[in-house]
Amino acid sequence: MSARPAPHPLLKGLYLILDPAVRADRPLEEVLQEAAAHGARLFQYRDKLSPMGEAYRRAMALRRAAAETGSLLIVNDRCDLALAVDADGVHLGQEDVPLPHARSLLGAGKIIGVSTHRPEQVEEATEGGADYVGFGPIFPTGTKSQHDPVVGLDGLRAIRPLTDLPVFAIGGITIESVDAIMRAGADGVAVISAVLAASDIGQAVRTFIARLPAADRPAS
Ligand code: 3NM
Repeated sequence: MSARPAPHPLLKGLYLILDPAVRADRPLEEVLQEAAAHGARLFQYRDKLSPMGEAYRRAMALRRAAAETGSLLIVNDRCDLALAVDADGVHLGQEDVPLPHARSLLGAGKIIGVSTHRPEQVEEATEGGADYVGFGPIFPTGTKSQHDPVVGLDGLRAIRPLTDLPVFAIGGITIESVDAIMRAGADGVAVISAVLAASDIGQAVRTFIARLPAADRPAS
């Protein structure tokens, strides 16, 4: 593995994915603000359903809320939307724009994450210059339709030596599974329903953060 710059200091710990399909009763920027007030600093906007105009308005509101709270906002799937709102980066699935194209669109200064489900995808993302990988689904999840086969904690342990990038475990993660996931080598956990569907989002965030490595303070 070649030497690469240190990862962004906020690429660890809790990665909260904001999906309006999971939390329709509150504006997502309000959820971001509440989560940030309880310590979350890393967010993704994931929206598989909204038309582009609506997604743009939501992403813009999230962008502002992220900037106000010193948080990172990564846009799922769409480089055009990430660029339109000057997000901190994009998160690519295996079916999205290939990593080298995303990099040339976004430039070296933006964060690019890649969803991975198999060891060779982890290696490919690492060699291709991703900034982090998501790896999963660790456990069964009802949030993502037609997801890849469950990889389990053994799958996570098996890919850990293959990359020096931050690895976010994803899929069916609850507070009860965090300790085992971190012991298996993850740098953080990416969660949707365990936080978004909680009746008290602030408390859910605090509970996760208490079990996770604290994000470093970014250099000013
Ligand atoms: N990606 P929850 S699993 C968005 O395996 C997503 O790449 C996955 O939602 C993958 O925390 C998943 O509610 C769903 O299980 C995560």
